[in-house]
Amino acid sequence: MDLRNTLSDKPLMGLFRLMRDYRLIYLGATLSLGVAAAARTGTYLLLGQFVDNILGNESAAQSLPLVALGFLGLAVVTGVFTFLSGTLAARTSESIAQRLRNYIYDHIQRLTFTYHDQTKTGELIQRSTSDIDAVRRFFAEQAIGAGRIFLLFIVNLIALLYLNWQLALYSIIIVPFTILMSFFFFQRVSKAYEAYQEQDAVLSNTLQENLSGVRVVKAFARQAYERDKFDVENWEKFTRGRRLLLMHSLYWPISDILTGGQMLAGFTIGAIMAINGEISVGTYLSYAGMVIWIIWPIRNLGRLIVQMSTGMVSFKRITEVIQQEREPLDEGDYIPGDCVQGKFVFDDVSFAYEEENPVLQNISFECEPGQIIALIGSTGSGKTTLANLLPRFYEYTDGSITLDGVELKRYPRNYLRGQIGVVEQEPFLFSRTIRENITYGVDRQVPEEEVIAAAKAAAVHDSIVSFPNGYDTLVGEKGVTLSGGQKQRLAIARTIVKDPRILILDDATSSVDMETETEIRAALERLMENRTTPSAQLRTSFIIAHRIQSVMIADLIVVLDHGRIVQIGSHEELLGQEGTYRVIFDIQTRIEAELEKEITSVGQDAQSVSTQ
Ligand code: DGT
Ligand code: MG
Repeated sequence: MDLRNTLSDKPLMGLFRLMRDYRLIYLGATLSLGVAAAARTGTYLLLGQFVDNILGNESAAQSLPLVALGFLGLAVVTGVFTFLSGTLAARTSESIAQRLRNYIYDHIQRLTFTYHDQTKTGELIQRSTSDIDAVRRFFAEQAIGAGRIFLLFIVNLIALLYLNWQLALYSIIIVPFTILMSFFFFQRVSKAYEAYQEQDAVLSNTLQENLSGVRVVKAFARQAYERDKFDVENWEKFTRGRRLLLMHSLYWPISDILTGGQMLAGFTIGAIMAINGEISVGTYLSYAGMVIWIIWPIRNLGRLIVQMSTGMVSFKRITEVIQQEREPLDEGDYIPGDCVQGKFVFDDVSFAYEEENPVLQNISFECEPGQIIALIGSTGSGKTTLANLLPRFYEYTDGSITLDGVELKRYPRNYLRGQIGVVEQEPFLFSRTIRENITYGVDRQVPEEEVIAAAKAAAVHDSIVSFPNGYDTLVGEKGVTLSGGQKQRLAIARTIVKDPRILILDDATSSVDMETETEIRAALERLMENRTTPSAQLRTSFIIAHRIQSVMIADLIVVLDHGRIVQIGSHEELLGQEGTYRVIFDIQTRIEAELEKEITSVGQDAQSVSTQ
C-alpha cells in the first residue's frame, strides 16, 4: 500500500486512514474494553442487589455462594478483556508505527537532491523518530482511550439510568463544561506542542551538525562558542517545554475541580435521596461505585482531547515529508536494447539550483564514445554541477543533452545511474566492512578475486591487507579511520566493481599523490582492456581535476569559468592558445620545476654532507 495516497491534510482523517488493515483489530480492542467496562459495572449492580436483597435476608442465604461466584466471574471477565484490549491496541499501534517508520525511511531516500539540499538532517531525523512515536502513542493510548471513554460512559450511563434516572442526569451535568474547556486547551496545547517539536528539531540539528563537524570545532577551538550556541537553543526548548507543561498543569487542576465538585454533588444528592428513602442503600452503593466510572471518562475525555493534539501535530509534520514529491526513478520512455554507447552532445545547456542564479550557462560540446573528457576550472566554476546533470541528479533547465542521440530526459533515472559510475568529490563510506563498501553498488555476489582486483586497481589493496582484519575491517567509528586518499581509493574500487559504461571521476584523485594517480590510471586502463565482451568496455569518461597532469591525457578538455565554457580543445590545442588553460599550465609547471630544483638541491646537500 502506498501510504502517500491515503494521507490527508486533515490530521484526524489521515490518522483514520492510516489505520487501514488494522481497523478490525482496533474494533476488537475497543469491544473488549466495552465488555470489561460492562463487567465492572455489573459488579456494582451485583453489589447493590447483594446489599438490598441478600444481606440480612436469611431466606436468601443459600444464594450466597452464587453471588460470590458472580463477583469472581465478573472480576475474571474484567481482567481478561482489559488484557485483551491492551494487547490488541499495542499490536495496532506498533504495527502502524512500524509501517510508518519503514515508509518514511524509504521515502526520504527517494526524495530529490534539491529537497535534501534544502532540508536539515536533524529535521528529518526528528520527524522519523519522535514524531512517529507521538503518532504511535496516539494509537496506543489516545485512539483506544477514546473508545474506552465512550464505552465506559455509555455502559455506566445506561446502568445509572436503570438505577435512577434523576441521579443519572445529575451525574452528567458537567459534560458540556468539560468539553468546552478541553477545546479551549486543545488549541493552545497544539500550538505549544508544535513550537516545542520545532525547537526540538533545531536542537537535534545543532547536535547532529556539531557531531559531524567535531573536528572543525576542535581545530578552531570553538567549543565554548558551540556550547553557548547549543545553550541558547536548549534554553529556547526549555521555555517552550515549560509553556507546554504549563498548559497541561493548568488544565488538570481546573478539570479536577470540576469533576471533583461533580462527584461530591453526586454523592451528596445520592445520600440525601437514600436518607429520604427515595433510593435503597444497595442502590446508593451501586451508584457510588458507578459514578466514579462515569466521572472518570468525562475527566479523561478532556485529557484525551488535549493529548490528541500532540499526535495530530506530529502526524501533520510527518505528512509534510511524505507529501514531498519523490524523484521518479522509472520515469522515461527510452531504454536501449544493449548498453549505452556514450556519445554525449551538449547543446546550449543552462542550469540553476535556484531560479535567477544560473550556475551553468550556454554549455555546448560533444564527445564520441570511448573518449576522455576533462573538466577543469577554478573552484566554484560548475564542474561538479555539470557532472551531476549526467546521471540526472538534477535536471538541466535549458538546452539539451543527448546520449547516443536520445534526449537525456527520456532515459529513466534508474537505468542511467546503472550505466554511470560516479566517484564523488567527497566520497562517503558506510560504517560497514571494507568488503561491503567495495561491493556496495551491486546486487550480485562478488567473488573475492574481483574485490581484490578492484582494490589493486585502485591502489588500495596494500593498505587494506595491512589492517588487522584485512577486507573485513570495519570502516568508521568502530573500526579504522581512513585517510582522505584511502577513502578516495576505496570509492574508486567501489566504482570499478560496479563496472559502469560511463565513468565520472570528480576530483577523485585529488588526495592521491601524482605517482599513485598514474598507477591508478594505468590500472584502470588495463582493466578496461582486459574485458572480454565488447559491450563491457568503458565508453566515455569524465575526469574533473585541478592538476594539468591529470587532464592532459584527455581527448577533449573543457575549461569552465563562472559556469561558462571559456576554452575547449585538446591539450596541444589549448597550449597553443592564449587563455586560462595556458595560465594554469604555466603556473603549475613553474611550481613543479621550482619544487624539483629544491628537491635536487636538498638531495645534493645531503649527498655532500654524507661524503664529508
Ligand atoms: P570545486 O569542486 O570546488 O572545484 O568547484 P566546482 O567547479 O565543482 O563547483 P560546483 O559545481 O560544485 O559549484 C558551482 C556553483 O554552484 C557554486 O557557486 C556553488 C553552487 N552550488 C553547488 N552545489 C549547490 C547546491 O546544491 N545548491 C545551490 N543552491 N548551489 C550549489
Ligand atoms: Mg566540485
